[in-house]
Amino acid sequence: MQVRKQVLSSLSEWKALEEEHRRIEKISMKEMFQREPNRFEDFSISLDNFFLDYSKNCIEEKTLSLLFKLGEACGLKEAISSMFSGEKINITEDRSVLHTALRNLSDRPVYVEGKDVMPAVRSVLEKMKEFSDKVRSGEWKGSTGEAITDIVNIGIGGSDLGPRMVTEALKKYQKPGLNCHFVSNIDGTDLTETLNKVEASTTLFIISSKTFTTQETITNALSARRWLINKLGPSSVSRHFVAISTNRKAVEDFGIDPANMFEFWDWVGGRYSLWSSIGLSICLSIGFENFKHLLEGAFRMDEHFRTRPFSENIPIIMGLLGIWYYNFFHADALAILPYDQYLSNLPAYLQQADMESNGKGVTKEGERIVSYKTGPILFGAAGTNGQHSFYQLLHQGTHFIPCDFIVPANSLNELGEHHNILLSNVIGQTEALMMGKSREEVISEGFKGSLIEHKVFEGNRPSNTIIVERFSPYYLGMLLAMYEHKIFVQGVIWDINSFDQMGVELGKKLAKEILPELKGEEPIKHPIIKKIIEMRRRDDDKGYSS
Ligand code: G6Q
Repeated sequence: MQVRKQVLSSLSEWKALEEEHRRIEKISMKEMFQREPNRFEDFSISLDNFFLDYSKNCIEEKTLSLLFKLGEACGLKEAISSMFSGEKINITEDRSVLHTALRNLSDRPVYVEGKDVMPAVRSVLEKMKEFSDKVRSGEWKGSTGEAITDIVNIGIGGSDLGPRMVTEALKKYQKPGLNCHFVSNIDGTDLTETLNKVEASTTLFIISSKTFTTQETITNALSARRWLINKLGPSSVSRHFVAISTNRKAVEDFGIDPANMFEFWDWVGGRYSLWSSIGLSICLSIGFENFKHLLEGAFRMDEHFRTRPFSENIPIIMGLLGIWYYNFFHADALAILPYDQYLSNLPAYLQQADMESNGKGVTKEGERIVSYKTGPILFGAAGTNGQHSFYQLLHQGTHFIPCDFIVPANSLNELGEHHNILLSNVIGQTEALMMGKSREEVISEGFKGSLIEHKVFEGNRPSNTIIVERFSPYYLGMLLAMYEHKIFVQGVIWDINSFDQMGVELGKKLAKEILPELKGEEPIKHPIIKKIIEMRRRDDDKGYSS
């Protein structure tokens, strides 16, 4: 691992960007477009039919070259090769970070501690293929001899959000008659409502947990097993439960046949794991060939990221633009705006990918970060729905929020003029954010008095527009890998470890200590628990509890 010798904000490249910010602040994007007739061509990149338009950003050529210099000064090139070559860049957990090996469709070996991991990766993929083919063809039978019609993935965080988002995004490619459900929450409602929708004899549970110790997942899995045994008896478990984990012993202890366990490895981070056997629900839903296309798209983006110079590199440009806004314009947030109903879970998925990776306040060397900000607050919703809710704040609020608009050129559900209307809204929104509407324009429309100010749009609000040919498995793979690498780029610049998540521990530990108080096993120390118990009694009195 490279040791950063100087605090980021004291680098001369950083200071040059502060200077550049003072210069750029005085120029509007509207003026930039007037001055530079080729701005659209100059600030856009294609990779196959994946297209990024970043012309509507507060940048000029000089800005980009200064951002590239910052990337160089921060050792970005070296960091990329360290990740791909299996160096233990997750220093706090002493692990390699190799989600890229899961989609390495080349013959290149990838070494972890001197051992090529590719044969194991290929063998798990083969096992996923065999199993998913059997379930999809009806060859795999439940304990009563019936074929599987419903898959219930039980997992949380990284073992839930990726497969949940991808199966929804690729619903159009789903096998009819095989439904996928996702249970993550410890709230009993999640499992109960799901079990109400399925028949035990035709349901397959996938228990997805890297550690196989996660409280929510194990509690849900035990309740699901009880439900199954009540309906079909104890011998049914082996035909209705499979596990995905790195922890063979815990899977066996749970009572799942190791033959029905799909392995993955500690060098796959939870939030980067949809490409591993954690993607089994995806594979079952869309078939192995389509799952492979997803990997192919991601591999295409990996190769692009690994080999292209900074100035032609989509994830690097996206990452550095984020740095430009969060650190120099002091933006706090990023809006993810997919104009595709199938991608409605993308903001939630990227929320974890980005905020759990880069929501850190300590450098790799263990110094508290005080002079610059790290990861943004990420939010979003599928367009055009968001336009009728939070876009008001994007256009006229006091926050400065860069936006990513994501849209396919072709709809998977052509319906009259719907897709043209959708596309026109994307372009309209990005133009409105960028151009705004001046006081003069408002007055020329006949508005008077205090109303004028309310009608003004300041404009100069940046956005990227990503257009893909259509949301096929291949292009979805490219999009997701692009965001993974963009997040990596930012982590490198900020000198943080993007691959641990220690911030989730404390609350979990306290919850475990508090539980016995709620169960009446220990004296109550928390006044709020006294209040809850009092309220439970009142609820009982009124007979609401049934
Ligand atoms: C992701 C995190 C976290 C993890 C869940 C589930 O990067 O590590 O979201 O995926 O806590 O963990 P298990 O897969 O071990 O149950």
